[in-house]
Amino acid sequence: MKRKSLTQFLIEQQRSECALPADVRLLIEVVARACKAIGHHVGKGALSGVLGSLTTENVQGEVQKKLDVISNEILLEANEWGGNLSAMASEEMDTIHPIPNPYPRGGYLLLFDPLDGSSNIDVNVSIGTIFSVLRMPADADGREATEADFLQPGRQQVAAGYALYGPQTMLVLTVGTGVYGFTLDREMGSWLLTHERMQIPADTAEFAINTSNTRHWAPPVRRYVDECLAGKTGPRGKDFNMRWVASMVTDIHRIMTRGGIFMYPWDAREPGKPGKLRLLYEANPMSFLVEQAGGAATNGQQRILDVQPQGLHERVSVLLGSKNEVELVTAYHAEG
Ligand code: P6P
Repeated sequence: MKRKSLTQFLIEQQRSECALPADVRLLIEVVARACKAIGHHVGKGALSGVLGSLTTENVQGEVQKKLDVISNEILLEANEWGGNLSAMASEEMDTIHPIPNPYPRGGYLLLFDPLDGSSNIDVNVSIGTIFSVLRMPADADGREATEADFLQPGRQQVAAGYALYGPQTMLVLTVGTGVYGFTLDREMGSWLLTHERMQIPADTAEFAINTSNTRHWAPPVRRYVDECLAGKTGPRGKDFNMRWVASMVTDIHRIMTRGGIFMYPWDAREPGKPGKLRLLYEANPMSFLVEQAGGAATNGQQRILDVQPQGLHERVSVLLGSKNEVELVTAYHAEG
């Protein structure tokens, strides 16, 4: 069976009603090629001395893994020359990365978490790369990007996706016309379309949350999870299953594939922070994908894609996945 390549898919999106801009097509192909390189390093693991931590911390205050830094460098170098970007921002960098001379600047912004779930690197659990594409403001008129240009609500994204470095290496992508999954043919080095129009079932019996934080959750989350745990004997009238990989890309790919609800809510451990996950690099791209697959994504109060970012490294409470479950736990927040 001849499968469609990523390039053919993107060319067809360019010709279709979505009229994918050529600069976005190039951007996605370059990011996809960079993810192949990252996956290559991840796959070599201990054989190439890339495991383990550095002595440095990132802006999040997290000890950096060698692969965090390698992955970040790969994405920066791959995306500097194309002429389609004005700047980049990364979870691993304090400030934005303007396109350096002598390269021309373009009209798009690229944001990424170069290697999410990196606490799993050394124990050989699947990890991933998350990316998001925004337009420069219409009135930018070729000027250099500023941090403020990145502070757009997630509904402004023109594309988003993730690469998953697992038993298969996959690229899951949306350009606003549904969600498409590509599997890497490792012998040919080609991304081949294997999942057309991924859909998240509206109902589920599977929830994902780090239950070691139970005593720190707000009442609405505690109520929702307690009802899941009560199973058939409780108000939900059905038994639930629990999964927690502690690698967002992996947990969410499961949900994109068979449904479920993923929760990383606010908790009392750091009451001043709205949540652990980053709005611009994790929650927004994943929420765009989830909504494009028929799911829902809120922070307990509002649609994540409507949150107005106040800072580059802003965090957010995340409840996303099967629509009916997200709506229920969000309703519990409204009831207080
Ligand atoms: P915890 C990984 O560090 C990450 O940002 C997400 O990929 C993951 O969902 C979450 O943190 C895991 O957090 O507190 O369960 O280790």
